[in-house]
Amino acid sequence: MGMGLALDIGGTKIAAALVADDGQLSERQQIVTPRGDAAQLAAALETLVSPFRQRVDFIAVASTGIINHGRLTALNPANLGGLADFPLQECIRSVADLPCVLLNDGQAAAWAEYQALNGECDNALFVTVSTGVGGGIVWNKKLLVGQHGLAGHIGHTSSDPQGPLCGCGRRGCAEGIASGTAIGAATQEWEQPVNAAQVFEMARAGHTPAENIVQRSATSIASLLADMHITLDLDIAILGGSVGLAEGYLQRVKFAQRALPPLYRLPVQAACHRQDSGLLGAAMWARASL
Ligand code: ADP
Ligand code: BMX
Ligand code: ZN
Repeated sequence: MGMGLALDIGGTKIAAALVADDGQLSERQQIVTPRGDAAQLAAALETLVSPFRQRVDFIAVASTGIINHGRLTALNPANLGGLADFPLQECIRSVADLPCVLLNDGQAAAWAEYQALNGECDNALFVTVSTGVGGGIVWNKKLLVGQHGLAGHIGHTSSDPQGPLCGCGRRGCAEGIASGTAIGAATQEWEQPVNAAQVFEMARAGHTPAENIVQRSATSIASLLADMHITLDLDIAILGGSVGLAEGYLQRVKFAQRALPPLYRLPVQAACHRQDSGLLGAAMWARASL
């Protein structure tokens, strides 16, 4: 298949890189995701893709949102600044007329991380704690995409029926409690509201309210892992996203798991490809399907 260009479109950042046949990444770059405006998103994608169009044989896209028939439909439009619908495949095709394969970002990352387990197990869950909370399920060695691209949208399982209203329209979704956005939002009442990275820094410095916010997120993820495990009898969970990979977070999830009955404590580890799981997974998926 030759060289691929992989994109990973998240609610906060868009990454792009060349991916060789052997999975080697090069020329990785990253920009901030334009929010709320389809024309700006299209322009950003054009800027990223056009320099590569003569140099690659295919384009592989991992993207936030429900990816169905080449369109991106936001389950939680707030994660994209209110943008609810975007013709992703058409947009990329208009920049580069190349084979283009699209997948949800959590699904793509799950695929790359599962491959990295080298056949150790058959059933794995990937969870990204990032702008939102996303996921991907590999079940009996197969990636679950779903008939409408919905499979793995575990951030919208219920964490607290009395919790905040989620941008998807449901109350108390895990995403509204655990995501980086939710962590930042939890400081809104503070004299000086801060973002998720700052909440983590404050928590590490021993600031109790910050610690409580981070722990609340991690506890919600531990509960999510338990629900998924008891539903699917999984072998392992893999944690990614800037919050999921933040220093101390995995330990907090494990700490919360200790409060659960042993049967619910699904083994969990950090994504071995770190921030590149989505890029790599999309490229692998595209190679296999083209
Ligand atoms: P995307 O959602 O675009 O894939 P990220 O995985 O980087 O992007 O997740 C973005 C979220 O992670 C934001 O809410 C941001 O505030 C938060 N974040 C970024 N860096 C850190 C960090 N070092 N520690 C904790 N949270 C972070
Ligand atoms: C949201 C949803 C998922 C996505 C997840 C993580 C939208 C726009 N996105 O639950 O499709 O997988 O966020 O996305 O509805 P990220 O932006 O945090 O990487
Ligand atoms: Zn929701």
